[in-house]
Amino acid sequence: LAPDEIVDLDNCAREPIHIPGRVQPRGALLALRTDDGVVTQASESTAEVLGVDVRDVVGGTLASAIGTDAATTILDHVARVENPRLRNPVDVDIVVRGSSRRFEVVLHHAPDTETDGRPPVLVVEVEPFSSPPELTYRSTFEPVRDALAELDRATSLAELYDVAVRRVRELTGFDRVMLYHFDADYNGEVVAEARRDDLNPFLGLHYPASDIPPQARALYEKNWIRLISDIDYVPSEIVPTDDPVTGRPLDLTYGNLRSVSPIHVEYLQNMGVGASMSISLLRDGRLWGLIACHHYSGTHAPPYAARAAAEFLGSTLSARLVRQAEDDRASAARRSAGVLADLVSATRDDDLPLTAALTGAPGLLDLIPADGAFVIAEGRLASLGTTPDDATCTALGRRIADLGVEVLVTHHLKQDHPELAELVPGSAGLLALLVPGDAVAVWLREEVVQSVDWGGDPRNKAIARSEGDSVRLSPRKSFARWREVVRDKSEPWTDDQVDVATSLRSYVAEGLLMRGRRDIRAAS
Ligand code: BLA
Repeated sequence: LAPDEIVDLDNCAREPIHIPGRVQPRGALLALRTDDGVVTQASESTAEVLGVDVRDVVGGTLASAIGTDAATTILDHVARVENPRLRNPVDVDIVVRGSSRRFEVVLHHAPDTETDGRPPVLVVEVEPFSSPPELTYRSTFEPVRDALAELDRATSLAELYDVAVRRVRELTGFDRVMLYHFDADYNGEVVAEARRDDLNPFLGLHYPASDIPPQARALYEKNWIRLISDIDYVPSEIVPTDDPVTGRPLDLTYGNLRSVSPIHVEYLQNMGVGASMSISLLRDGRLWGLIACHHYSGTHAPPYAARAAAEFLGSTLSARLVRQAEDDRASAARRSAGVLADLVSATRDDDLPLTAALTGAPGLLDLIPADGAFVIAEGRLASLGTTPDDATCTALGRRIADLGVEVLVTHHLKQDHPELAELVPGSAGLLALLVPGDAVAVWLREEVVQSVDWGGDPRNKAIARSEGDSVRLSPRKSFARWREVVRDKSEPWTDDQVDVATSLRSYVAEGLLMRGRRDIRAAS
């Protein structure tokens, strides 16, 4: 797609967002060859930001664009550091229209130029401070240090999320900071939030994977932060569009001023957002979630150092999340081993019917969380939580026995086993154990949509506009799409849950052998 081609819902995932040919005009971009220092491409925003016409910048030196002092500072810095991208920003003074102003300069080598054998292209992004620079020890280092200490003390995922959103809000001053977490299919949920008191909560809201298409997620795995400081900006063209040497548009994967997808801009406008920023959260190099920030009261451009501090918190949080998730998993595994041991010992009590042994305290729902569970064994039926009536349970048990599958696992019953789904229309997920000796144990889960802890009315999300046909993308439609995606599906059963169920099955089989065989069919 050329930058001018219309992007719509159908070709959204193919939009090459890393080569937009444009930047956001809060700053100016200059690309220079590092062998001779000649500026090969620049953004038209040099006129507004630096007071020089882009046609006078391209073909000249960096010094001719921003002055000798600033150029020398930047080029000396680049010569000193191994990877300029990891040593940003460089602060310089530049004389613009006769008066000196302070700028932050953010540097990196264009990625596709580092590998093809020629000197890399240096991308120089120059951003004026939108507010007086106050990047003191107090305003960045202290909050980060305190945040790290807090992250360190947190003992649960929920606490970690909460620290992260509060601290990022404190550092960057956005009206709303959310922790947005992906499920295995990249559908997302807002799992933590810090916001201005007068705003509607978004906590608990769900969005479909298509709101952040795959190429955007891939980009966010490489570049961990992005800022749209003014949602109503007019993009500034990069001149010329193609790098004269590569013949390709400048790769802005690591650019801070990269112009963003027009379809995403429309989405944010429909949400009433004036400025947006997001920080990647990664697990084993894959995008795990985002810290997503909104500003509603106009434009918002936190200085680079505050963004970098927030990004640093994000990467620390990423590492901490992995550890916490492992800790949580280990303690859940310990807990379920304990429950399993209790259940097994109950089944060894010959005076207790098997059904009672598995539905006492603890019972099947303590082993594996679900909306309901039931057991049929030795001619008896017992249930826990929300289950269909006894006759339906018995019929379901019989069909499961007919299938002959030892451990039946599905979170999409209607698709995988329509013949079972018709018996239990209220359930979308099923985990069933078929035990030799004709016993069945079944866990049932509701459809995700039914069980969502819905944070208020979905209409809360459409802040800005009413939705006529002219609005293609809106948060409300977005929720409707999410509902389509998860229709008839439950929370998936985790590998650990299936494993512990499989163990329980062997123990129960052993127990039944010890008790002597009885027939499930006697229950009917
Ligand atoms: C990007 N979509 C994004 C981003 C977010 C969301 C956080 C990252 C960019 C940013 O920081 O603003 C989605 N933002 C959300 C969600 C919430 C939020 C879910 O605040 C919830 C509170 N988007 C669509 C559809 C398409 C689409 C249908 O809804 C395409 C068909 C595209 N989203 C899209 C694209 C990007 C994007 C292309 C990349 C923008 C870029 O970086 O250039």
